[in-house]
Amino acid sequence: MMTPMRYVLLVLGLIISIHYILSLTHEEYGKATSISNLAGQWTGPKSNPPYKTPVPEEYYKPDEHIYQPDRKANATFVMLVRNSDLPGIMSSMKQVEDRFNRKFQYPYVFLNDEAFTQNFKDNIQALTTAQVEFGIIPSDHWHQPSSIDEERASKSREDMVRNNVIYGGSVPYRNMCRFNSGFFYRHELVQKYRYYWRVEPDVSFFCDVDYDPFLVMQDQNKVYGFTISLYEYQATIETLWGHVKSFINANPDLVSPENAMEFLSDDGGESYNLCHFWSNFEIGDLDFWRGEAYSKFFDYLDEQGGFYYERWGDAPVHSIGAALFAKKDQIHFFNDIGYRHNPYQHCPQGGLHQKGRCWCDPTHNFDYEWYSCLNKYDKMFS
Ligand SMILES: Nc1nc2c(ncn2[C@@H]2O[C@H](COP(=O)(O)OP(=O)(O)O)[C@@H](O)[C@H]2O)c(=O)[nH]1
Ligand SMILES: *[C@@H]1O[C@H](CO)[C@@H](O)[C@H](O)[C@H]1NC(C)=O
Ligand SMILES: [Mg+2]
Repeated sequence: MMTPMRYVLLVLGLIISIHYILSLTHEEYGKATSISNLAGQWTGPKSNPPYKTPVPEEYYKPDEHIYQPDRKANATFVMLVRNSDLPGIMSSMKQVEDRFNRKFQYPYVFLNDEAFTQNFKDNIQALTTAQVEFGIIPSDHWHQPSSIDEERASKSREDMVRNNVIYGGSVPYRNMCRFNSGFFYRHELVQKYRYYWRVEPDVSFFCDVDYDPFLVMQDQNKVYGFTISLYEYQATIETLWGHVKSFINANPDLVSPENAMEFLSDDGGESYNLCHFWSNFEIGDLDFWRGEAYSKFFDYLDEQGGFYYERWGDAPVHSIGAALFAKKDQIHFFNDIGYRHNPYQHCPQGGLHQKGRCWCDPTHNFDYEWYSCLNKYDKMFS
């Protein structure tokens, strides 16, 4: 029980201590920020504060571990981004530089459907000593073709929005998927290269890549490299497999005899199991996409209009193309490249983790999660 007297004392005590604390902090605050106080203490040159004097050159260490490659591939990074993606792509690119390209000095090609701002270019160029080029995508490589029935396309977008299909209502996303499926490798800035490494905004590279993956592609005659594979949303590709089967039937000689159909289908090609390589990371052979088989395949799919009437992704289109027209051993799993694109990550296991000095948590690894298709890839080689 609290007597009235004790109550009064308690309240009085509280008031006094709050007042004391307030007066203290108020006084300290005043002292610390008063310009007249600070000005009195400042003795340095007013026009040149000490931090403006640079650290002398002799304190800097050269990049002595930079390896001078005696051999380089004909290769580039390709980043398709908007001006608004600047912070995310700087984050990705800084990691590419630190983990790999500081040593290997491969060039970059930045592509956009509109002009990059000077601010964008300046910030990107500051991250590397390698060559950087900025390009604009030709309008007809990006926008919905006039052959598409807009009424049918917009009705399908509305249906997808109603069914909560991710990016279901977006036309720019569809433009992006079609561009990545069939046009990026024809862009004039990309045309002069044989191999590419696709990098998206806001991804993570967990490990040092101390070897040249482009030379691995070239020397081992690989055409497509991935780090994560998974199942596609059926709702985005309802009719895709039917068209794939028609194309195969019409062009049996374009299909590779040692193809990776087992990765795509659990019933010998009758139905698509939805497995695909996640295309936000790709290291690939541009000449493979430019070749007869994939070119005809893309043109055929494009004629069907599914990039707009549905929402076909570049990931299943690339994956199906690579799996059908290449040999299965030309599709390479970059097991030692630790990589994350939300919400999944591949974290190298065991010795690879140590060898690459990876900083991801090895127990946080998508490889054999239920939604991963890596087991189907493995099965092709067992
Ligand atoms: N220039 C441009 N790039 C885009 C556009 N939409 C997407 N992208 C790029 O295409 C890639 C995939 O887009 P993102 O938003 O990451 O899709 P998600 O990874 O499927 O969620 C990224 O590199 C984006 O920066 C667009 O309208 N214009
Ligand atoms: C690089 O590859 C492209 C595509 O194959 C080719 O056109 C170009 O001539 C090559 N460049 C060099 C220097 O070999
Ligand atoms: Mg992305």
